[in-house]
Amino acid sequence: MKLYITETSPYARIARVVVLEKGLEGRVEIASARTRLAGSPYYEINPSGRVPYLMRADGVGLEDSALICAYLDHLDADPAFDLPPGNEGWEARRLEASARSLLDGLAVWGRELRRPPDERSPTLLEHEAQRSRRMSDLWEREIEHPRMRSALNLAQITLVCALGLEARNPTLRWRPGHPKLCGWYERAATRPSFVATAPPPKP
Ligand SMILES: N[C@@H](CCC(=O)N[C@@H](CS)C(=O)NCC(=O)O)C(=O)O
Repeated sequence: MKLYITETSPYARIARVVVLEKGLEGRVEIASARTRLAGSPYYEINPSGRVPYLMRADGVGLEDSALICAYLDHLDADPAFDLPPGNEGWEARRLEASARSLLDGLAVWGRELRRPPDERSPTLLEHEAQRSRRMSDLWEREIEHPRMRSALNLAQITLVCALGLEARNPTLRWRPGHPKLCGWYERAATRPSFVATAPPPKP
């Protein structure tokens, strides 16, 4: 199997963390994709041009980090990231959705920052900066939730990959005023699967 990624994509990072956490390094080859490039050969493999993308051994390709993570997690028929039943499961989904909501906003912000300065929308930049502030406030409260302190799960992985975007976006400052979130992140980010997949700092 081949997992197409870019080193800077937080969505690809989520899938890469699951590969490591599940010990799948021997079964899943990591391949670098050229995204955002007119005529990229990668578009022949994945027409959407997005990463992550998992090319299965049977030649079927899967798009979307959530689907890829679920597929990888079930390969050994001993899933680690399935949701618990009942109310706990709804709590897990709620937290996962909030982490993804923060990540989606930061991804839009990062995309805008990659455009030439005179093509950037100040309105969009401000909108995403404000959203990130509100979401960091929310996470300063939610980080006490037992699910964020329990065994590794997809809400935790998604949140680490979102907050880790500070390495790519120097204008993202989620730390000030959020001591509990800082403490949680400092501990969580030392996990080997996060260290191994950390995005390179912006040059
Ligand atoms: N919902 C998708 C989002 C994937 C996504 O937006 N990936 C970005 C990188 S962070 C991408 O590949 N962008 C390339 C492009 O838009 O052409 C997922 O969870 O996998």
